[in-house]
Amino acid sequence: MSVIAKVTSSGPQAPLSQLLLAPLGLDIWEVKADHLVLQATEAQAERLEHMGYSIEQLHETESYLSAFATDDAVTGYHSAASLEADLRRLATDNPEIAELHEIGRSVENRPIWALRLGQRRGSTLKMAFLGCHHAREWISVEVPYLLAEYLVTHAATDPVQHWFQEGEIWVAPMVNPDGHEYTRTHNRLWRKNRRRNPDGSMGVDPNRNYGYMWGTLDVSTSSHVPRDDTYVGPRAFSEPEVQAVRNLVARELFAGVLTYHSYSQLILFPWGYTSKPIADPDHHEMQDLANDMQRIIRGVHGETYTVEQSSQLYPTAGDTTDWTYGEYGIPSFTIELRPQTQAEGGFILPSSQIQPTWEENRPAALRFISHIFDKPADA
Ligand code: 0X9
Ligand code: ZN
Repeated sequence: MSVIAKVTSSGPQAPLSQLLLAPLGLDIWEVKADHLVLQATEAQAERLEHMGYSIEQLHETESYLSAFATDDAVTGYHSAASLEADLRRLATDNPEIAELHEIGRSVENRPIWALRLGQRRGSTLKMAFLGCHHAREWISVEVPYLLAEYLVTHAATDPVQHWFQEGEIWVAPMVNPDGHEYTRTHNRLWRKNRRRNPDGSMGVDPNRNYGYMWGTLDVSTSSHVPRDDTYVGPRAFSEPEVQAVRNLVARELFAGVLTYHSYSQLILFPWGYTSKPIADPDHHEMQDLANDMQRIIRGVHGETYTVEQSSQLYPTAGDTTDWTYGEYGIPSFTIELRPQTQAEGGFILPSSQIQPTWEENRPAALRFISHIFDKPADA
């Protein structure tokens, strides 16, 4: 049986930072200054107590699921099939500016879709928005999807009209369709893809499988143990879902990438694999832009999205933005969407929250596009 627990440090022998660095196979949901929220087996929870941590059980996982994973919480979210239908409709109804691309196939052979938006005038100015590397993070499908829909419906007015003349915006709202489907049919809290591992366990974490500094850490949040939730995979780019993104990025040579996740309300920029900061002027550029996005988001509904370097949340090797920045040097962000805490639903965000989450993220996404597209020619 597994539990969702709040972990605090009861003394200097057991600092929380040390827990993040231990290879304990924990599914860490939330990292705050004075506590962690995680999902653990009862054996793991006991082990943590023995290590000197204080454990407060918030829920048995089953009771959390019955409280939050209601029928109502499914309505309003896409499935892989309904996403495909909606993306297809956007492309069919707007052929001069929208084109649907199958960028690859998942382990279980589901298509992975990206919508190319823009007039295709041979411009090399392109950027990408990604969603749903992690299966249970349903809101991370909806925000990029709604962004695509917004851009299509505003294509005839500036600034979108101008952007579509200047370049292309690619949106791939569901990188991990197998995992997403599995969360709908079997386990709402599944995170990884649906690769069968040699030891019989299932799944590789797509957000640990990218090829920049891949595999260089061995911690709970970036694990070499196949059954763990953050399993990095047998080698960099071993997973077809991650190959699909790699091939798209390598072909289109985007000038910026934003990948949506949930939850915690964070705006993260590289590095994730080290606490070392990226070099200036890139550090300044990304931090300033992240701060702008934070201010813009707060201006909509008053929500705070904390800006930090990814590794300040916890260390990971092989995440998307370390690769897009490390390999291509482009501004790269991870936005962790609503909610702020597990008490507000955590990964199971009520569908009434889709609209406000989108409303606050819309101007932040537009700010990022503007930063890339409206740069002075000599900048
Ligand atoms: O762990 C992840 O992949 C992301 N968080 S999530 O809760 N959506 O799984 C964060 C990725 C950012 N990178 C680092 N924190 N290093
Ligand atoms: Zn995620």
